[in-house]
Amino acid sequence: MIASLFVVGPAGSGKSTFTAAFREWMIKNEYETITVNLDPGAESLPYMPDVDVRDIVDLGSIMEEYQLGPNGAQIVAADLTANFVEELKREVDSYEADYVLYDTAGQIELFAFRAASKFIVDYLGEENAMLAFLFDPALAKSPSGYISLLILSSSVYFRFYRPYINILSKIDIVSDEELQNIADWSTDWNSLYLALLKENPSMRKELSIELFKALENIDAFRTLIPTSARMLYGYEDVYNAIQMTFAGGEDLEKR
Ligand SMILES: Nc1nc2c(ncn2[C@@H]2O[C@H](COP(=O)(O)OP(=O)(O)OP(=O)(O)O)[C@@H](O)[C@H]2O)c(=O)[nH]1
Ligand SMILES: [Mg+2]
Repeated sequence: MIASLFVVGPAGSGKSTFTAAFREWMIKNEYETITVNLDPGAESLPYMPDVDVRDIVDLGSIMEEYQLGPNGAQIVAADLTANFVEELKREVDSYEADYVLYDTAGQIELFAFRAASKFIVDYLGEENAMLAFLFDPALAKSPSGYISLLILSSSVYFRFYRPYINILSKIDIVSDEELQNIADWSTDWNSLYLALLKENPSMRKELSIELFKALENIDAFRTLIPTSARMLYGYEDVYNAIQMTFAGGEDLEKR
């Protein structure tokens, strides 16, 4: 069985760095793992992808051919990728890896909110695909920022209907106190609600409280797994969460 993890999150949340660091941890622990870059707009990557959509879909040619600027070309590139899934899948399968990490487009809407992406995830990931949604601590450290990331991760979930884990990236850039707060919010709904109530009065606060209630109703809360690529921290917990999803906690076959 191949387990596929699609790494999703807002621009700059650390998707590519997570992909690089998690792969490093997996290889160190002798799990056969490959990386796939699904971001046609990636200029440089902190890892050498085993399979790279940029070899198939070229942003420069799209800009020229369709007379588009960089943003329009990114949209066309995201949609065009769907035309080449068979080729991508053949390449992925040729590695015979147990785990495949898919790094997705910088702008989350290109991956999460285009019809082509659901097709791409279903085709490449088959029945064993899950999503990892990255929370950037720069936003997650305030209660209303945390709520907005929960809303975003939930809407991605509703697009794909796949198992998902929420991951806190870059924990080395937040203070111990901020980290503790975020950890509390992710395990105890009530502490998030109380923290929201303490924010200064504003429209944003009122809206966040209403959104909180909606999230509670749809049971959108998930434990957040803290990670840091800089400290190579948290990846065992990510691995365990993947195992829990796919193999009920058992190791997938080790080669
Ligand atoms: N300190 C620290 N910085 C990190 C960590 N992970 C990522 N970063 C930094 O955050 C910035 C964005 O990281 P990327 O991995 O490029 O994020 P991304 O989500 O792939 O970005 P786009 O694809 O451009 O949307 C880079 O400057 C990284 O070096 C981390 O664990 N710790
Ligand atoms: Mg990236």
